[in-house]
Amino acid sequence: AETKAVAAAKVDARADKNSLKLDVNVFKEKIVHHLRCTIGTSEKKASKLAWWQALVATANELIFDRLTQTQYTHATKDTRAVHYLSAEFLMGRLTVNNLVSLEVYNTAKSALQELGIDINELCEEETDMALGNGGLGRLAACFMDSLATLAYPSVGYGIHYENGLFRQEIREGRQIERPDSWREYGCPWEVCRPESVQEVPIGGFVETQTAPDGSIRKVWHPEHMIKGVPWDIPVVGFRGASVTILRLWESRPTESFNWDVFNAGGYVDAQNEKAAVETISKVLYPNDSTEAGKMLRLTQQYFFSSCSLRDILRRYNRTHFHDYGEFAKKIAIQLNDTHPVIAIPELMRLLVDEEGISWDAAWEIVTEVFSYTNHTLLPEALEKWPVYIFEKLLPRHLEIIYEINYRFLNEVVEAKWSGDDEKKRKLSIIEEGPCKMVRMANLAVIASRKINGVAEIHSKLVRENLFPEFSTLWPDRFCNVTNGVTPRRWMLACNPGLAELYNEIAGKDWPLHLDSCAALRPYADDPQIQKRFMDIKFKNKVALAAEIKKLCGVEVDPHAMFDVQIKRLHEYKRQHLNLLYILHLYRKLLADPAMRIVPQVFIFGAKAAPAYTLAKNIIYAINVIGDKINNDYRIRNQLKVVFMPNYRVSLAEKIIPAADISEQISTAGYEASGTSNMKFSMNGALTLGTMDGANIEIVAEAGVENNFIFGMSVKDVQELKAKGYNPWDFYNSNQDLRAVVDWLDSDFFTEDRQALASIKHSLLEGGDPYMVLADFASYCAAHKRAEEMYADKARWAHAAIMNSASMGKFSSDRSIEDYVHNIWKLKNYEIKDEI
Ligand code: CR1
Repeated sequence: AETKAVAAAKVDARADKNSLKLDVNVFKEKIVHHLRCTIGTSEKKASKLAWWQALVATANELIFDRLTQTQYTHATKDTRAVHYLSAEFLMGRLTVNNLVSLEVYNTAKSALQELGIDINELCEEETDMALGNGGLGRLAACFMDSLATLAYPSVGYGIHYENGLFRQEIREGRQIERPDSWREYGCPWEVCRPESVQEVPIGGFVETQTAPDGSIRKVWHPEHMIKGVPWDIPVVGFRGASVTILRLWESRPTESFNWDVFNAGGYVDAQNEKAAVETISKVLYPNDSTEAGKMLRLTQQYFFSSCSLRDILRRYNRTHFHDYGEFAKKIAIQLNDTHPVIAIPELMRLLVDEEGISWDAAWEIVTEVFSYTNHTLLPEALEKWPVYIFEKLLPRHLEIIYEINYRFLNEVVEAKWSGDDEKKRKLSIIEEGPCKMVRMANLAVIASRKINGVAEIHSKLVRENLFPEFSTLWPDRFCNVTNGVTPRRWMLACNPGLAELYNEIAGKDWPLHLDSCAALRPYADDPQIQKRFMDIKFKNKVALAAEIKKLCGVEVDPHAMFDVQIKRLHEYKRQHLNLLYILHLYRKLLADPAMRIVPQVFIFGAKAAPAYTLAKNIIYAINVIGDKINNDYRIRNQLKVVFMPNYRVSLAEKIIPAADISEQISTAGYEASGTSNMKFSMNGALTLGTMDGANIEIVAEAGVENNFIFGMSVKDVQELKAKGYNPWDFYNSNQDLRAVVDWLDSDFFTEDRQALASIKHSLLEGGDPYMVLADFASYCAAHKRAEEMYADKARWAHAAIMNSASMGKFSSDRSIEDYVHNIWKLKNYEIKDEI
């Protein structure tokens, strides 16, 4: 039965069509109601966690109401929808974002305040949902936010990992990985949907049956069935525009399987099998931009792709009764990188083997519905699977892949390059060699309607360097969609001071129309606005300084220039270039004790893949060098270096609003886009970066003169490589560089000399694959320009404002509109209060 408060709230929520505002008293009553009746505790006894759960339960009332309305509208209109398949969704925390999107954040805050509770403390109770590694997973999360905000019919599909990306602890400077059991005590945002459980076959063999009429039928006899249990996480659009679902699959053993084994008396065996099947969704592979060639990973990919396709077919057939004539009109499927590409042969199999459709008709459907986004050019990230693994796990899929390949090579390639075996070898889905491999990227390109890169330059390199022959074959398939980030999370929710300024200058709709932030640009030289803008920044820096003190035990001065590099640890991202510059500064300060520089705090956050030894050594180097510098009284606190442990979405939300400098220093051509670069600019940091990925587009919007661009361009890198790059040339001809590189091979910083020396080794004997030494001098010069500008407060404020006010293009709403217009061809629908 509805309590009075609930009924009152409903009326209140609907009173104003454009908002779901509740009044403070009603909100208070609801929280207390949930505390008592949903959580089963009382105001006196409740822990912070319990209060947080009651707050979530209160928000969920509004969210599920809105979800029902959204689904009702979509069902009655029989809408076309996009299905975003991604092995990763890095959602982070949901509380602040959901409250802000429902426009009840301030109400909730006041209500809790009256109950004697600080909302910030409650929000800290939430564990990040870290079901992703880095940029790719966070992009998927921003896209969900935009899809819901723009009210496009959509579903996100992924894996319900029991353990997300590992929690990082730093012990004696070294990274230690700890399991991330994000939902150990339950996650109150998710709902289990037993009515939509799926069963997925795996393993076994394929039987070829010949009918009396001579026709051939393939019958797959799988070894196991895996149960896929869906968990739904509602994603709330801004101002409740719509509520979209993120559906994550958890693997379980099927009942029938257990039953048979139990009957045979094999209790222990049954438990073992159960563990094996549950392993599938147990843990996220912690590699970013590198592939882990593990059987379990292919199983994960197949498991969630198959569950998702079955779910899509089930929903389609509710209204189309196995008539697939309309399928491609109603369904678009986006493959987020190669991880879900196994969905291509799986849909062929479902249509041909299970639904009885002809190969040609099925292929027409498949090639209409799928599109593929490429996120990296790094060869080690382009997934390939040994044929023998396919034979074992997915024998029928392998046959289907062979058939797709046979037709492609003999019809398409032969028609274009008749008799050219070299072309066939290169374009084949199967890589020949001692261990035959299935190339997932080739399969993706052959079956997709559109293939996109994630920034202009990256899309160009996808066409020219990665898939030159495919783009000759099908030029119209290739396109670009530059990445974007949601301004709701990355400005409005994480930087309330700045949000308030934009409310005043650009009007309250700027989070929906980020272009309107350009209204601040005419004030870039207005001393009052400059002061206001920089005061907001300063306040954020004070807050971050407190966090640094708490997490690292290091005292930093918020007046110092905060120079930030936060991202996965990878050689191509060149955290070690940053480190060489820090050593260079330190060395200069030691050489000239009277020297005065702009005080600087270098802030790092990064996780390294557990098996990536050099990356872990770089983390260790940052920590031990930082420790030495931070405690060296001779440099009078002019330089501090901190490594913030366990970098994740919720930490980024604290760091980014406080940054002065955004380090985006990848070797040109390697960072497909980058997305933190956009978040930093929005929040008034200046980019110190190379002409790579989206940096190019960012500085085009914000002005090169308001950022610090350095280093080789993509063309320079290509030319130097062609000429033959020799790091020793740079080492030998630059004394400063030589000194800092040699410093790494000393016992000045640590007794574990080997760990630091391994960095030097990779830069010299290792050939410096990412050309750190080649860019060092130019990087130092860019830092010098940054220091000079920082000393000129008005000039700096101008640049910071110009950056923040020029990021309209980088709202993920714009990215989604690009996908919609160029690829998905969707319509959006206003969600009315109809039921
Ligand atoms: C890229 O490295 C990009 C994100 C999102 C990453 C990064 O530059 O911003 O994707 N790629 O598009 C990746 O993780 C597996 O590849």
